[in-house]
Amino acid sequence: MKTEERTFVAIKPDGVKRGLIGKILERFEDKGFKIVGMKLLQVTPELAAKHYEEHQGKPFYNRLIHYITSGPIVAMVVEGYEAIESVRHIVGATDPMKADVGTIRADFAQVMEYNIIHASDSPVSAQREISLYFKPEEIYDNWQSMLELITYNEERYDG
Ligand code: 3AN
Repeated sequence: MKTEERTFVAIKPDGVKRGLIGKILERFEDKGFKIVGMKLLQVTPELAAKHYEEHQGKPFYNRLIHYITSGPIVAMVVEGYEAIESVRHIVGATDPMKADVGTIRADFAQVMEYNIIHASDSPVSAQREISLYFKPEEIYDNWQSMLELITYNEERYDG
């Protein structure tokens, strides 16, 4: 059975600076995902260190922290069926050179150091990252997406 999940997505500073917020959001909306949390924010060095704690000590760590704090990001909580894996699929491989054509990273990015977008890679990271960036009261799921409304009406009126 397919399960509904929430995942954390961030349009990184290069995506914001290049004016790609709309184009990136469009991919998730087109897919039918429900955006239940969204904000523009400046990542502090402290928040960056928490977010990327698994990469501490790696050769690219300092560059990674510098990159993610180099301007505002758009942070989102995206909800949908098997959202964690499905969003990763739309985002594409970490290295844009290896990402499948049609994915966000293949279509908009050239190199791994500026790969434009982040998405949680497992249920554990999704939960950890959502709570790093969002307070529970900043998540709004008490509304029906068009898809949910249609399903609801069909079940209610068409049997
Ligand atoms: P993803 O973002 O696809 O989940 P992670 O979590 O392995 O990939 O890496 C986090 C970020 O660290 C990547 N988005 C990328 O910006 C950077 N990164 C990862 N591996 C490398 C690498 N070998 N060289 C340079 N940057 C890297």
